[in-house]
Amino acid sequence: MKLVTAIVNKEDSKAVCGELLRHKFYVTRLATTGGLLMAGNLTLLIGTEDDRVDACIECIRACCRQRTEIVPGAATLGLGLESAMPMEVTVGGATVFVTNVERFEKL
Ligand code: 2BA
Repeated sequence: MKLVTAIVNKEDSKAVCGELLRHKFYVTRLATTGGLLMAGNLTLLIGTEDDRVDACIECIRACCRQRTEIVPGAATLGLGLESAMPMEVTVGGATVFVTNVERFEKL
């Protein structure tokens, strides 16, 4: 068994969850915040059989697109970085981690 952890843009989250549910995946949604942009994103936890991991990733890929976002100046974030100028960063489609599940039980 594997745990797929996917960080997705809020705007894609409804479509991704719909697609995963349509393909009979179990999904848990966590409201999270990106460390750099400090913007809300969504982290999905999907526990699934090893042979369904690729199908799971395809569902996510199908619904997540890249976006360009502006990072406010470092001064605004209070990071003490050199540049105070806003920067453009490319965000997404999705950031996906796949980890082994040592033990899985529903009690
Ligand atoms: P944020 O931390 O808000 O990052 C937004 C975007 O800023 C990132 O998009 C990336 O383009 C850039 N960025 C952030 N930290 C960076 C760094 N240390 N070096 C270079 N560029 C950086 P994505 O890579 O698509 O990530 C979107 C969101 O996914 C991130 O939001 C964060 O919440 C999460 N994420 C991405 N990679 C991660 C990782 N290795 N570990 C944990 N969370 C991650």
